[in-house]
Amino acid sequence: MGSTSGDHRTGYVPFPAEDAERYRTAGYWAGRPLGDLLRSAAERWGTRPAIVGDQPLGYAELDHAADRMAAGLTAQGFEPGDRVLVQLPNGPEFVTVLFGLLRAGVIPVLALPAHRSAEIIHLARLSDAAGYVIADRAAGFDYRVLADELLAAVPAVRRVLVHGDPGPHTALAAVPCAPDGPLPQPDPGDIALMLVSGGTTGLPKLIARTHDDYHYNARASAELCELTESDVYLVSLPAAHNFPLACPGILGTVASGGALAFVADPSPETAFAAVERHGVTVTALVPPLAQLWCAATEWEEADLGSLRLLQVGGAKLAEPVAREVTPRLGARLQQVFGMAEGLLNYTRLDDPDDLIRTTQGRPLSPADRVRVVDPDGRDVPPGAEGELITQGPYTIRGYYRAAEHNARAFTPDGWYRSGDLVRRLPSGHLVVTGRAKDVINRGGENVSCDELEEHLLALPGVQHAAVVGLPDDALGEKVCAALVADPMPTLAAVRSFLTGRGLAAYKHPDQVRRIDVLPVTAVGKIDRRALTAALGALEV
Ligand code: OOB
Repeated sequence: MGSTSGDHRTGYVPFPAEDAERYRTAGYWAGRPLGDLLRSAAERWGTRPAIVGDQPLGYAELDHAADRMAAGLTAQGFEPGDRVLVQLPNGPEFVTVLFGLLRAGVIPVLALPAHRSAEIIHLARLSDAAGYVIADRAAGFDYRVLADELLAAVPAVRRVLVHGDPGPHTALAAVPCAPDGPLPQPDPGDIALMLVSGGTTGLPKLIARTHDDYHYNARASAELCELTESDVYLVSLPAAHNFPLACPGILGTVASGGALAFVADPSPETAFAAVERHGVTVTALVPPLAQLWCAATEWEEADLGSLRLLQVGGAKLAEPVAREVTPRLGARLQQVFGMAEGLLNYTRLDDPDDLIRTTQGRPLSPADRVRVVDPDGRDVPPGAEGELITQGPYTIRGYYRAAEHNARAFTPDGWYRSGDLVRRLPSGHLVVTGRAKDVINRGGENVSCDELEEHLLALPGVQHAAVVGLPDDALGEKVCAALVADPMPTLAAVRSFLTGRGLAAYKHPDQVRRIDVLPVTAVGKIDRRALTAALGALEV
């Protein structure tokens, strides 16, 4: 299949040779293919559990299963360098498919279960996917229907592999076979896998991560979180997302010889039972889920005593929620400010409590370079707000096949413009103050959505708050606050509350709207773009 599906290196922006050399010499890049993480774990911890749950697997067994999957994928006609779109729900098969593809030298393109035909067709075209791996059904959705749409739109997709009932396609269970000869040895500097960008503007972009950079990402994250073979990591967020995949997530747990547990959905009802049953020690959540988990301790009875670390990231965690985590869930809180493009910031396990509650951490690697710049690209004074731009041993130098967009998203000398507004403290910790785009220009005055939301959350009765800008003839944009609240406060009550908190009047909402549930993105972050569209459409 490789000969017909295009060269995966076309459109990939490599690390400059001199930087690559530096990262290798300094030992950040280990020169090992990602599939070796599992091989080393099997050599060291062969009989220890790799996956717990209804289909438990030890490390030696998982290693063997990955080899057989790799051999089977090769027998199915996939060749090194081919891309295969993977859209699986959380479960052990995600791990065998991921390592099977990596070991066959095939590049997994990791779609999220929430993606639908618009995204899937786009991702298949953009990556020139030769195959598509799905589950038959998950969360009430039949992915075989999506596969039919994909095959009709993108004939280059040759084969669909299905976990469960395959219908007219190939059963994933029938793929593994005994290897006949050695597996290919990927070049560690080459693309290992592709992540999907989390951006909420336009169609998703592809983020190609190399064996070297992602191996380091997982290893260094595991070390920072002090993961060991006694840890049990619960995959609560969708496994295809960078956070549960490699921060330290699945790959970091494998690198440490710990065990993986999976839940199909992260609701407290399901996840708390899994924590108790498997003695889960670590998991990762987005802020709306962390808030829900805290609240659920009121009515869920499960024993969460094993949980030692709760990582929260993906969007700004409001301080009042941060304060609740340890008293409610018994776990230490770690804030994680990361991006699929690379840079990861973590609060450290031994940071003082106030830094853990009020900052989004500091860079993972001594080789991460972070600058905070003004709109002209000049460094702002220490402590001032500006846009975070970054470069480092695991941060991409360009999106895959996106030359035009790259010219805007990266500086000419290859720094990634995150679009995130931050302040840097003397300790190096970053406080995320908003998104460059999530600032409402209200008649020339800037209103930060994040800042206002944090104040609104403190209003009695308000469970969730999201602030968006809506078009306005006089002001250009007006401030609209959507609240999940009971009782719903009036606009006047909201304003007087904000006045009481000392918030400048120009930052007060022009409108408050009651909403039952806030729309969320594929990984569960509040989706301001969808909300803006919904509120705009409802306007009279
Ligand atoms: C993670 O990755 P993505 O690619 O889904 O989203 C990245 C963006 C960041 O640029 C930032 O805007 C926002 O999500 N973000 C945060 C945040 N963590 C991410 N904003 C405020 N506070 C935070 N703690 O979301 C991601 C990747 C790896 C680990 C954790 C999160």
